[in-house]
Amino acid sequence: MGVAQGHNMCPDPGIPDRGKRKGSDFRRGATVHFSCDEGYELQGSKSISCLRVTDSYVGWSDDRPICRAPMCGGHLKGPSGVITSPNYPVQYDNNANCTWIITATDTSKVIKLTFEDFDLERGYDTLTVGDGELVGDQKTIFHVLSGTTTPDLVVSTSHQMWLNFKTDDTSGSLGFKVTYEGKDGCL
Ligand SMILES: [Ca+2]
Repeated sequence: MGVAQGHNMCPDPGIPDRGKRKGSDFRRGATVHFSCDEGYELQGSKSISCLRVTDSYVGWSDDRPICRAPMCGGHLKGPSGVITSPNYPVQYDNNANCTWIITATDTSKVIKLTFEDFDLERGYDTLTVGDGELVGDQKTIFHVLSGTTTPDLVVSTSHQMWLNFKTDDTSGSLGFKVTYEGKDGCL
């Protein structure tokens, strides 16, 4: 239960970091809705209502939710989206090993990757980017990235691309945020 405040008005529930709130009526009976920015997952209640708690107080039906970067790795489908290191924009964990495979909506498309934010412990934590879906296959590797240096963009030759994020057992950093987009291949 949120903190009660008075007879018919709940306290301002605020706005989650990296998210939005719809609704600014905090009176008894009102409901507000939360959503997260693209690439973040909502944890908690999507909607909360200002309810009567006792005869003299009202309170929110739940706490404000939080928006967090999705867990490590996954299979992603086009047409576009965002991939971030776990916990982003909070420091990533040690001993992480996350794999993402991106698949364009149709096989005639290629995947374009754009780096928006990138900061890994130089030399020890890496993001490897490769073509296709054979994760870790040496022949398909485009880049092994570390530190703060990134290519402007990476374009696959097929409708799939893989990313593997590995960290060692000490020292984290901010991590990364990349966006992907399915594009028409060579015409
Ligand atoms: Ca490290």
